[in-house]
Amino acid sequence: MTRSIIDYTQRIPNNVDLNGDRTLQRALERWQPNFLSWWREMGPEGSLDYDVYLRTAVSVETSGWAHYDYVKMPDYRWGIFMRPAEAGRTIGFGDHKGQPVWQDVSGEHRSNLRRLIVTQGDTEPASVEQQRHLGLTAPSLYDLRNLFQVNVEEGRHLRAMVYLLHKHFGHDGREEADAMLERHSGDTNNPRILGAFNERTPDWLAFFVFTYFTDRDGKFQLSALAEGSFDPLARTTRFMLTEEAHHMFVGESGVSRVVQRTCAVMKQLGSDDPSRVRAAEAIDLPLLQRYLNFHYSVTLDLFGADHSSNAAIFFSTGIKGRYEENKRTDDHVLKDRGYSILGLENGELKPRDVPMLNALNEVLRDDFIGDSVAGVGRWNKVIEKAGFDFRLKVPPKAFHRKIGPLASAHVSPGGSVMTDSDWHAREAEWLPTSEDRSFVASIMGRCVEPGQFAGWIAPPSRGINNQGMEFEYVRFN
Ligand code: BYC
Ligand code: FE
Ligand code: FE
Repeated sequence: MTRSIIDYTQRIPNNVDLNGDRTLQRALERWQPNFLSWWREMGPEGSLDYDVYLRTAVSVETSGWAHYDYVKMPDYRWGIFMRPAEAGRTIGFGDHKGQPVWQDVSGEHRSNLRRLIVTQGDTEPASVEQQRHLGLTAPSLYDLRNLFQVNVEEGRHLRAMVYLLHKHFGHDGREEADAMLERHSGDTNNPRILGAFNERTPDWLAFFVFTYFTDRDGKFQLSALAEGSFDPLARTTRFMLTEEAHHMFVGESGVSRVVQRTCAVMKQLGSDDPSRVRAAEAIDLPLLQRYLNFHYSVTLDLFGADHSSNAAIFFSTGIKGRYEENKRTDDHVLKDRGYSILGLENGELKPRDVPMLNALNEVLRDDFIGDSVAGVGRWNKVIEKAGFDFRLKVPPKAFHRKIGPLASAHVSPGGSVMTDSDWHAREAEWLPTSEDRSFVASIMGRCVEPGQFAGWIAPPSRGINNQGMEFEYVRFN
């Protein structure tokens, strides 16, 4: 039978033998046009005709996943890739430790795996929706290109999860794949699944802090899934991690360039007075600290409840491990181990021991905290080198939480538990105020002449793929 339908599988670079699976092809042929209309409506605003200097993964080999060229984003080739299978790979943890990994989903694990894949997949288009207006206020062509690179890769991450749903979850999987395009960030009737993905990313400072912290949740969650017993998910998330590194780089270097610029302005002024820094159209460090407090705390919530029977089940059944599970030297079963979590007792924060299996969300959150702090230290080096005393700090983990028992307390950045009224009286010192946000918005005009950078951010130390600063990273048509 001849079919007059575009053969999408030819256009989708992949190493999963898309051509050999007719059912899958039909599912994708149905989903793909919906994805493209979602991209047109909810993706980067006003960008459909731009030629963007993008990296496209065309294979999983090192030479193949860094192919650069000008592309219009709707024509981006959202490939479907898995890291090559490891022969004889066995499950590394939990009750099935030592058994061969699964190539398919058995009935017993179906609903938990589906839930994890759907939750992971949902964050990807959510972030594209959150970032869709940022192109209008880009500080440079270089930054605009990086935003679009992050956006297309999040689109690819969605496609990767949709592939798994179509391939392994039948009718339910197809429904879940459709629903990924129906929930929307911040939509009151049909929001995205996790809290942080319904918050706004209204400006570039928020974007950099988000990609530093929230994409780092991606790193930790993907790493935990990459340890898992369902091999297609493990191999898929392993490849996604190569892209995540770039997203976190955009965040870390973005914040670092803001700090550099602010320090230069403070030196010029001979003052670190926030009002004078603002008058010079740079971002004062206390404001940056409030943005950091917000995105950090909202991201901590993404790790789930500190005491979670779901987490215990995910681990014991082998579907979600710990970060770098195979580098740990314990028994990888964890039945008799405890872990200290922070609780509230008579209005005070007190550590208490719980079975580690139930505390695995907290274990991952603690690993994330360690990793986050390192980059904050690098930003502080920039401030120190410039000769200023201000230091950025991540707040304590009980600060501004919405998930888990800590959500019932108000905790200051200094770590004290506060009354409702004290908290409300001081909240504006610690979280971005509407004044902060409108100030930030007021200095972020569009700056897109080749080689030019907005006044609130320093240029990067090098360009993309050895291109210079003057390079036309985006061409407007
Ligand atoms: N917001 O037992 P718990 C990324 C719910 S980021 C709202 O702890 P669980 C990216 C929870 O659903 C990586 N609700 O749950 C970054 C449950 O509800 P029900 C994303 C929340 O399932 C930047 C209840 O609270 N990947 O890739 O063990 C740009 C009890 O909680 C939240 C993943 O998350 C929240 N924050 O843990 C682009 C990996 N937290 O069922 C992309 C997959 C919890 O009682 N997901 N709840 O009604 C998971 O591993 C788990 O689902 C979670 C939650 C760790 C998220
Ligand atoms: Fe992603
Ligand atoms: Fe990401």
